[in-house]
Amino acid sequence: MNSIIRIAVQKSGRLSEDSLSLIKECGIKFYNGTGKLKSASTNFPIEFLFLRDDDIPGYVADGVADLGIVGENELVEKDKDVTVLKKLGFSKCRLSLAIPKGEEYEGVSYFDGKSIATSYPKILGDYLKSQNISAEIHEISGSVEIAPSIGLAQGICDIVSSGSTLMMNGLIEVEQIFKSEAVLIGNKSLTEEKLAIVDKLLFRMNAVQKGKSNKYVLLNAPNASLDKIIALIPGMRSPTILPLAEEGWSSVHSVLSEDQFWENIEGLRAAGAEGILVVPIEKMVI
Ligand code: PRT
Ligand code: ZN
Repeated sequence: MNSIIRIAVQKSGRLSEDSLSLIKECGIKFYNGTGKLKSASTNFPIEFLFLRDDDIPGYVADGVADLGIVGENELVEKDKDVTVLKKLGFSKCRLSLAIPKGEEYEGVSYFDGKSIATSYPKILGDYLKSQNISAEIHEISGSVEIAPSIGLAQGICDIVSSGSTLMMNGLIEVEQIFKSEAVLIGNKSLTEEKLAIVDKLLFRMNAVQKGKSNKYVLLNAPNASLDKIIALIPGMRSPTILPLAEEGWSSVHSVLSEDQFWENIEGLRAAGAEGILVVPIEKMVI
């Protein structure tokens, strides 16, 4: 029988769009009409389960799904025995402790003997233990940021991204206790056949991810500066050099990470490079 793998993705929320675009960028076609709970790809041996993110670690650990895409915060909080196959680089956020603005804060001992509202009692509990702090944890499932103003708790421990929710609720972030991004997780006892499909998927995801973090650079340079320019943008094996119609000039094509490009731009210009084009790469297989 031909194997098929099953991946659990968030049905709707902050992880959904990026999870599904990543899968589409891997060339995997599927239909996900609104309200659908399950769908199968038409061109890759994979089936999708659309779930609440809270349930994804458990479904993967139990083998109902072979793979899942979930935030590290949810994964660690649920404490399920799964393998992290890949960090996906999206839905980045942090879990932080925050207190009402204006309170005097001199360190984490502030929380000793106080009450903290959170949806992440395990991560918070582990953190407080590691800091030798004894605080009362109030577990609530949503709108954590209003807990201090309604008198439920003196501080909160919640996900922060831009910080505007804290600001709007008169809170300030005092400790970052956990950093999170979306990860691809896998069941720990997949069959050889399923593992072979997972490898194919990972190969595609790596190619998409590499493509995103790298750029194709084209520039014109006087032949006399080619050595300097090649040293600045060495590319995958070496850059492509093509003669321009104008005598004494060449076109240089290379690939480099976007960060590297900005670091080297001054050097390239000083070496006489001009007409510099930076083009996105869709996929990159090394
Ligand atoms: O319905 P379901 O249970 O599937 O979804 P959910 O409501 O539990 O989760 P969802 O979709 O809100 O978030 C899914 C995952 O996205 C989280 O588990 C995190 O890994 C990640 N993520 C990234 C975030 C944020 N950024 C984020 N900003 N999750 C939540 N927030 C919330 C936070 O709780 C707070 O209310 O946004 C607010 C803070 O944002 P800022 O920008 O104002 O700081
Ligand atoms: Zn959730």
